[in-house]
Amino acid sequence: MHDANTAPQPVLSPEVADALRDGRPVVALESTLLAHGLPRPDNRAAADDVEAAVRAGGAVPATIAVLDGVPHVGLTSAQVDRVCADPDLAKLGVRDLPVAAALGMSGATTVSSTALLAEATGVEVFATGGLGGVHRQSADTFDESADLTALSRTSLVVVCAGVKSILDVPATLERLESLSVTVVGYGTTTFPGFYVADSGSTLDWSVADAEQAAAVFAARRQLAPGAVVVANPLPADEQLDPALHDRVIADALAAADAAGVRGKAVTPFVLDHLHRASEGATLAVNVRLVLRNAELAGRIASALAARPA
Ligand code: PSU
Ligand code: MN
Repeated sequence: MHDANTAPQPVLSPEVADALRDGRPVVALESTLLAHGLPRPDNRAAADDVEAAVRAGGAVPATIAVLDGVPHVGLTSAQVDRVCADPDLAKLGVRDLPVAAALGMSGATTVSSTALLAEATGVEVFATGGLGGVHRQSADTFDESADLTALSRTSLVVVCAGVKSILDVPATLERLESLSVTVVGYGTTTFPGFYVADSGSTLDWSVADAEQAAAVFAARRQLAPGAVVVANPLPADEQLDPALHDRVIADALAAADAAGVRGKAVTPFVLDHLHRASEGATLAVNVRLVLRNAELAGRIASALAARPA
């Protein structure tokens, strides 16, 4: 039991603790995409594959979740089983962490809370699928992911395939600019569209390799708190068919609206609808892009660790 009067410190797995102590590269991984973004039981194999992709990039994976009120950075296999199997696991953004801690609850961490816990433990690189952002119709609903403000104050590299394409992508890029979050494309100035290679929006900057991404983060860290988003597109021959993409997304958003889904349930509902409406095509592409991001994050963490202090 933790002392109920203090926020519990994150518990590091022995492998993650050793790597951080020795200055070896570590990559944080979020658990919401496992628990709420991918269907059971496929999520369990994906969890192992994502960790293996980080290792292929040369770094130690640190999957993050809250178990019985305690944030864990680096999970045992049995802990990953718990995250992937529990249909009632909570989805925890930053604002939910104190409630989970005080009440001893368990939950999966989103981009916002994973980034916070990673930074708190000295992990500098984080891989995910797609960031949360400004939802379509946000002018009516005010629905904007807490991922955006979290990244404005959390210093780490976030490797993603853009923002989830169920969102208003241009509006999300505008908010990232307002919040002074650094955004670079990996090998491109085309902003990726998550399931598709091209979101239709462009970026001002790109980096050519992992070393340049590490150099941008090193410079950012000296300047001001805040994240460096590295947007890593799928190759065109691995993307979801763009026509299928546009059709199933329109259907999924209409279904969410018709079902009256609101708040933090919207993203899991829409992703689940897409996976079923596309007969698994969005699922396969979603897993693929997360694996590519994890591998690149491993290489960026390795490049950061190799920089002279
Ligand atoms: N990217 C994915 N799948 C996901 C998510 C991102 O490929 O499930 C999750 C992330 O955890 C992100 C969250 O932080 O969706 C955003 O949720 P919301 O839109 O409710 O803020
Ligand atoms: Mn939301």
